[in-house]
Amino acid sequence: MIKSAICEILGIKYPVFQGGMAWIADGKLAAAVSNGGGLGIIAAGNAPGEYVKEQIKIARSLTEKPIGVNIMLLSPYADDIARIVVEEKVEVVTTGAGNPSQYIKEWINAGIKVIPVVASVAMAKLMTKLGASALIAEGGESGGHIGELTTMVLVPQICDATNLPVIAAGGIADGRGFAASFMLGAQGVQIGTRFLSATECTIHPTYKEKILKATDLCTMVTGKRLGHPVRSLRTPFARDYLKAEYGGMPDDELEKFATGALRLAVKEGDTEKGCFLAGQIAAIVNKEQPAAEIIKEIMDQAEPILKRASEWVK
Ligand code: TUI
Repeated sequence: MIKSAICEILGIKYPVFQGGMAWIADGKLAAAVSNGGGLGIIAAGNAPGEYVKEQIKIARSLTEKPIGVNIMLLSPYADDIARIVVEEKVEVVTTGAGNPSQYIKEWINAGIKVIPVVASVAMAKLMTKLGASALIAEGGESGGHIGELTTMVLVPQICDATNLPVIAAGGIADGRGFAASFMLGAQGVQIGTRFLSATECTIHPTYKEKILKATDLCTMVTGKRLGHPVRSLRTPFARDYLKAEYGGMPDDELEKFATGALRLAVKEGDTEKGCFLAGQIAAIVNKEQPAAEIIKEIMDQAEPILKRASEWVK
């Protein structure tokens, strides 16, 4: 049995978070992950407060275990959702794509555990000072909006910068990635791409199929010019976007070009105009199975790997 401080802090069985994937991580997926012993997280993404409230309600109807909400700080609804998580007494809030400083006090006063994604050492130090319960160190192998550094490089530096438990994210989809994260000093992992293949994940079947068929070089990064690099599958949309980005399309037109593309991938499975966010580890995701089975399989793989690690020491 692998246990770490984060299990005690959050009252979860396994130190496994499900990534807060916009439009994807809904109440049903989050509940399945929490019921499987991990921490299920509802993604607010760019959705309005009503959507998030509804998803919390769905999750609560399916599980009694703790759940989290991920607030994407670039969202125009971030302020609303920051208030809703307090009203709904969500156990955990994770944040992404920005600095959540202005909200932290209110969340802590409401008894919410705050676990921000940090993409730099400076942000890790600030979040530690402001009272975060743990930090997520998310490397650029992740799908979606990414920072500069890789998981391998970021995790040990964040561990050195804080006394809080660190959750490694980016490029982790099996027991090997879990064990490697712990070797780097992490006390938990956050997994996104692998949960796209969960039975309870209701993305369009075309999206799921693309993940199951993905190979090593299937992802690419777009959006660097606008300062929001995003990793997705190499599809017609991603190629066209990259061409427009480096072909001199004005910023406002480029933003418009991407509007609605995530939704088109998730809901319609639109292979031409959809933006299929995925991490580099998609290549090793090759079967659909219930979320609880995914978590159990990862833990069962990690345990003997971590035990064997001591055999290297002579
Ligand atoms: O947030 C994510 N991944 C995402 S968000 C998303 S939706 C989106 N919509 C429009 C534009 C961009 C994305 C899809 N995927 N991951 C967490 C994450 N947070 N990665 C990097 C960061 C981050 C970056 C900068 C966290 C903090 C930060 O601080 C900057 C500052 O303000 O100092």
